[in-house]
Amino acid sequence: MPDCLFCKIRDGLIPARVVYRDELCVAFEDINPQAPTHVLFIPTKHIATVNDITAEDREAVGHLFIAAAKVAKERGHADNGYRVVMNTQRDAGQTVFHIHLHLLAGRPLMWPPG
Ligand code: D5M
Repeated sequence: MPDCLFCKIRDGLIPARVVYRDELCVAFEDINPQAPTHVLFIPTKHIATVNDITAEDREAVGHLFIAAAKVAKERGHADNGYRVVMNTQRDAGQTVFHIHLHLLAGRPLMWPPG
């Protein structure tokens, strides 16, 4: 297992503002928020990139969307809308190599992204 920032947050070794946790995922506030709501959802299991997702990760990865929708609804974003996105590798700007679903909401979000 590589030295992984998000595994350390999962394990409580590095502080984070955890907003949701269950057996399959942990969600915490992004340290550099790009919108009024910016929460990261990580699987409990270390998976480096979307390229590394296997069939056995189906439930864990699908569960990230369920957890993100739950938090989005709780924060009142269900009707106005929100974005969930997972950056993969260099050109998409992935900087932390433990997959994470960004939940962005609370302002109009431009498309296409930069
Ligand atoms: O997104 C990586 C995201 O991780 C980026 O939005 C900043 C966030 N980040 C980095 N370090 C921390 C800590 N310590 N707590 C919370 N959030 C953090 P990417 O898609 O890889 O560019």
